[in-house]
Order: sequence, then C-alpha cells, then structure tokens
Amino acid sequence: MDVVYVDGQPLPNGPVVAYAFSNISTDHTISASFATSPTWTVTTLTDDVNDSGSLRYAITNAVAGDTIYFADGLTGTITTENELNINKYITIRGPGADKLLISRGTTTVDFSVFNIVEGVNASLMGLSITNGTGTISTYGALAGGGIINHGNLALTGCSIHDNSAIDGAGISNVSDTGLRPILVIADSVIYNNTSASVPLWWSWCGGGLHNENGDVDLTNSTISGNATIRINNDLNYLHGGGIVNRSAGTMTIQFSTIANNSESGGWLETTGGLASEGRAEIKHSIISGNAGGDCYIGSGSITNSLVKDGSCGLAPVDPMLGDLTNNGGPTLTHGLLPGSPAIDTADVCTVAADQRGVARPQGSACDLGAFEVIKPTITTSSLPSGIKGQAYSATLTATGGNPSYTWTIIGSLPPGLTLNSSTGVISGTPTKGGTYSFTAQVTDANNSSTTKALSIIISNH
Ligand SMILES: [Ca+2]
Repeated sequence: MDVVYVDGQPLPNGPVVAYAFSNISTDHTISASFATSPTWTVTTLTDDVNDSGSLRYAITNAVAGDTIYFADGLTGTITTENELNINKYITIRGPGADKLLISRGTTTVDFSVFNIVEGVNASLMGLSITNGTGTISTYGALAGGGIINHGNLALTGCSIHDNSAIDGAGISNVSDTGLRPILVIADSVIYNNTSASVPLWWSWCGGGLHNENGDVDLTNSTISGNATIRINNDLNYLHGGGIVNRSAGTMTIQFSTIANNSESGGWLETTGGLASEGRAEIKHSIISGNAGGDCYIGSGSITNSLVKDGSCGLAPVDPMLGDLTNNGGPTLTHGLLPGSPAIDTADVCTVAADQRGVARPQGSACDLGAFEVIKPTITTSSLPSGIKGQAYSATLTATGGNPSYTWTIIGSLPPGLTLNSSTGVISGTPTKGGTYSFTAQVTDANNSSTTKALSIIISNH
C-alpha cells in the first residue's frame, strides 16, 4: 500500500488523500512511500481463480493501486460464468478492444460482466465486453449488462457491445447505497446493446448507457445501434435508445457521436438517441439517425453540434455519417462522408486525438463527433529547376487521406508548364526564365485538402 505522510504522520487513506492543515503559518513536511507492487500479468484466457495466469486470479489477489497487464500476444475471448467484481482501486490494462473480449458465458444466471463496487476507483482500458445481462440494482431492475458502475470508473479504449438488461444494457451508472457514482468514458464505442422495459415504474431503459444518479463524462466516443424496446405497453416516460440520463444525473458530452439508436415507443419523452431529464452539457458532437427522435434535454445546453432531426432546438442538419465500421484503430467508428458539415467546424479543439487515436486537428480545425477525417499530406518538398526551351517534367506526390487525389495549383506555374490534375505531373516546355512561386493543393476522395507552398526556378539557358 502506498502511504502519504504529513509531518511524519501517515495518512490513512492511501495514495489519494484530502488533508486540511490546522496551521498554515508554519512549514510542514509532506512525504510518501510507495509500495513495490507485484506485477500482475494475465497469461491465459481461462477463467479460473486458482490459475495464477488468469484475469480473475489477478483481480482477486491484486491490492489497491495495482495494475493488471496482459502478456504480449494474448488475444481472444475470456468466457466467464459469473461477474468480475472490482472492489478495490485497480487498473486493468487490456491489449486493445480488438484483441481481447470478455464475454458472459452460456449460464442462465444474469450478471453484469464487470461490477464496480461503490466508493472504488477503477480503470478499464483496451477491452471488449459482451453478452452481459445486468445486476439487480437498488431500483429493482436488471441494470448494466456490460458494466454496472457504483464507484468511480474510467473506461478508455473499450468496446461495449451486444449486452442486454432493463436499465443500461451497455452500462449503468447508478448508486448502490447512496454515494454518487462517476463514469468517465473516452475513446470507446457502445453499440448493439438492447434494453427491454418492464411494466413497472422503475425501468428507465437506456439501450447504450443509463445514468441514474451520477456524473458521466463522454469524450471521443460513439453510442450506436443500441435499442430500447417497450414491452406490454408500460407507462415509463423516459426511454433512451442510446442514452437515458435521469433527473438526478449530470452528463457532459463532447466530441462524441450518438447515431442509429432506436426506441420502439413508450409513453412520454421517449427518444431514440439521447433522452435526458437531468442536466446535459453537449459540445462538438453529432446526434443523428436515431429512430424515435434524436435528442431531448430537460436542462443543460447543446452547442457547436449537429442534430439531424433538428431536436433539442438546433436547426436540422444531416452530418453525413458513414456506417459504423472499422475505420482503423481498435474500436468501431462512424466516418464522415465527403462534404460532411462536421468537418473542420469545431470552434475549439480540446482533444489531442480522435476515438481511433488519429491526431486532432487535421486540417484547419477539429471535426465534430468522435471521428477526425485524416487529411492528405503533400510529400513533395521541392521541385527541380528547368531550362527555358527544354522539356520539363516533375511529379507532385501525396500520402494519407483517402486516395485518389485531385491536384490544383493556386497561383501560376512557369509559362509553358501545365498540371495534370489527376496524376500531379507538371510538364511542358518553359518559355520564360525566372523564379515562380505558387501553392499546390491536393484534395482526396473525402474532399479533404491540404496545401503546400512550392516554387520552380527556370533558367534562361
Ligand atoms: Ca478537421
């Protein structure tokens, strides 16, 4: 256990402390000792608490502050027949959501794949989580098919898909005995999870994400293709196909994409994409194509974002999303189609990369949503000189973006030379000496363009 000392006296709470000095006019000494944690490395996909190479063994035997790693090359599926209970501060650093899947097995018993205990800090990175069915929450309904979070959970680079439950088929953020849970999601995708309502007043659904009474921060992430299904004409009035944020919940959403979720009908305020009766602050995001409506916000704001159906008070704008697919990186994303109004329209860029890890911004500004269109780069650093009256040929080259490329010249080439817009070849016979400066521009198939200042010197002989 790590220990922090003030004036030689150990603080009781481990590495995360809050401390009030009784006298700030005198000097104090703060020191720390750090335990040498054993290294936990998962070497087998077997789910056996007695196997020292298993994830369950590492979780069971780790102490607060430990990190669990996976052996190089270990990929595949860990099938589990009961929940992975995180009851202490640990980090599980998976090899990548495209490399390691944790799946509830064939049991008929319902459980959340991960259960984060109240008051616990936990971090899950680089994992996929599937087939969970939820844990009975204090509200009496199965909640959090993939993950039920009662603690403080950071979820990074994960894929939560094809889980089911009543509240929060993908993830439920809900208190247990009253401590407010905190959920910070980054660089992740939550897709194809399905919530089914029950004819009882306490089911609120939320196909992808259910926030009952905590704080959720969603950045650089995609909520797609989740569904909430109304059963037996229940009277619940706040169903969210993608996200439901209940009245005691707060959410901040930035650079995220909520698309193609669905809601099959309810009583009041049912929304296919985001249904928020609590507070929601949304920036730089896309909400599009959700059956049953894109957006409902009881309080909060949505700015510098695109909402396809014009709900939440924005003008309707089609963000021109591609399908959810592998666009590179460990998690699925919705790409932006050529000419998308999301490209380069974020008013500020507060993230260094997109969901895939592609550096932001590309081009003149960040793109709205979780996906940044990669701009092509002109690789030609300089052009050879030519001689008046002698044939000249040089080729502009580019990389990145989405070939094929279209070339244009802004300004003028030396007299006698012309550009082939599809090949980038500059050729002809120069007719006049001089130094000619111009700007070359390449545009890729996504209509993304980049420019570079270049020049050609033509000598008279
Ligand atoms: Ca951009």
